[in-house]
Amino acid sequence: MNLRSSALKKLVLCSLLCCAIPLLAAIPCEDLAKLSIPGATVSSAQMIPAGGFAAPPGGGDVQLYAKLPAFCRVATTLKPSDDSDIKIEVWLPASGWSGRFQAVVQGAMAGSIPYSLMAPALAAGDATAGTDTGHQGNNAEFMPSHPEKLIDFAHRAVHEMAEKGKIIIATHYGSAPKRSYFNSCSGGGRQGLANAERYPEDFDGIVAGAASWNSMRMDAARVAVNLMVNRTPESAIPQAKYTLIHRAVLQACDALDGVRDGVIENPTKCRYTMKELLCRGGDASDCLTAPQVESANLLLSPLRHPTTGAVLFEGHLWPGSELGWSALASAQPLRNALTRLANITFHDSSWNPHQFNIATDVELADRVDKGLLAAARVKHFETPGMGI
Ligand SMILES: [Ca+2]
Repeated sequence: MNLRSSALKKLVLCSLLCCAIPLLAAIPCEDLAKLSIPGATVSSAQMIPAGGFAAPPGGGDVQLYAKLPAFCRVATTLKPSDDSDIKIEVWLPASGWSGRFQAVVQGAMAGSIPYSLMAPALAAGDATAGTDTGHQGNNAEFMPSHPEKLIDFAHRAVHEMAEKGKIIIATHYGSAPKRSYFNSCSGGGRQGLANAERYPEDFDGIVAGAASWNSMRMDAARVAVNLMVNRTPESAIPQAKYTLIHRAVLQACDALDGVRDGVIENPTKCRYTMKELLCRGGDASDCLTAPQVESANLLLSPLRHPTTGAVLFEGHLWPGSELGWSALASAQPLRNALTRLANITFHDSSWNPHQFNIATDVELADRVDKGLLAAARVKHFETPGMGI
């Protein structure tokens, strides 16, 4: 055993057992490939010269990477369960490290290393890590036969990334990050909340943007609303009419916040009645038919049980959102909602959304994942000096 590998092992042991600071001497980039971390396999560690990173196809704007400074790129596979296959990358600035650690993931179903999110973190001087969350591809097709991978996607991959990322950072620089942050949106925002709920020691701060915090119930509601809006050929709202509706809503509610600027600052105060757009004669481009009025109201209302009237999901669209209605109201339900319901709720990748029963399947979707994709009970993170 040479001196360097001996020091490396002591350092890793120290990192694992106590995260004590100061650590031993810093370890050069290429030597990180020899790093031994329980439950992890470092597959590569290499210096990337300034502007030298080539993202894979679909990995984002090449200009984003052309401006990056030199960094150490470490690729690692994590295996917290026998069926886990979590890929992470850790990028370490070659100089000018801020002392911060910023971890990121993609939104939706993730399924790829989030290079385009790691790049700005690195450019800010942070050591950064990103993960595919344990499966390949932005869909839920890895289910139903891989329940451990669902746990990885739900919360474990981010925790593992935080834990192993800190070890790699501390090993390379010889000191642990001064502060660690998580910064992601949508599905990534949900993972941020899940992390705060389950592993409050991982990060000093979490940016959980646009968090889909109650994912499966939300997906069910999205499919339900789509089916209701498309209940007949006449009830679907042509996309060309979204602008008509938006202008009418703005006319009624824009000035409620004191400024007519095209923004409804508090949409909960807007009480626009779609009936005002009802066609006086037949269907026309400047009005809504009665079924279209009903559909527009459905889009802006909580989802209710078809017979009891109980609220199944609070509305997720507000007045002012009309230009984006195609996400929920187009001919097909939202792809993210479909892939999760098909594979996680019904365990059938060829599931037909027209089989969806609003009276029973919203509750079913909420129940089948056993709360894995809901993150509603963040409380452990509420300690002094920590924020979310
Ligand atoms: Ca306004």
